[in-house]
Amino acid sequence: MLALLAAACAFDSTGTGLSDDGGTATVADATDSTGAGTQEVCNGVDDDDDGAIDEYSAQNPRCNDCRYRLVSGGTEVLSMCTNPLPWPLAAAYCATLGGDLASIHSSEDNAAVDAMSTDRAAWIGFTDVVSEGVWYWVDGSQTDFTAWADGEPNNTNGAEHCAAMRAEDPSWNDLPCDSAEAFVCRAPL
Ligand code: 2F8
Ligand code: CA
Repeated sequence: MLALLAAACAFDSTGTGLSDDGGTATVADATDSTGAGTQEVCNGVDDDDDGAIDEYSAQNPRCNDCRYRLVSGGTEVLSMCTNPLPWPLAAAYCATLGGDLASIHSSEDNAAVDAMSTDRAAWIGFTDVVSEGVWYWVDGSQTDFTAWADGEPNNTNGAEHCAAMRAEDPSWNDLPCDSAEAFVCRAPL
């Protein structure tokens, strides 16, 4: 588990404590200051002292191989993480960011996830693993919105118990939970 989580967390590929951002952003953090009120940046350190490391970086939108987008009036962050993992490991990784696999409660939320999506499906925090056909959000929130694709969820081969946003459009499909996919986390900022 730890090795897989480390593999998903590519924040220090330069060996400097700073992220290789693919040339799209500059990480300016060079201070030792940490603690509540300090802004989290992409440096492998819990700058804001909230127990989550690099859960959001305004300076580097690709920290941890995740793309960030603020939602809920700037109080929560969605992270689209592009390093593919099976659903249970993706859920564990979201916990290291201080959140859960994302719940989606509106077409605005769904569009925000879609705006970060890549060319592969992305796990969301919706599952019927406990009881076939009884879908619930792993963060405990209410089921007040769904965006299943036509004909989904179809539980192909009786083995699809985890939901993902499809690569081709913002609709959802159920897939086998052990399939490695991108994933979306949701956490307080
Ligand atoms: O890979 C499993 C996946 O296969 C198809 O989508 C490519 C199924 N779609 C239809 O049958 C329309 C999915 O339901 C299935 O999860
Ligand atoms: Ca399916």
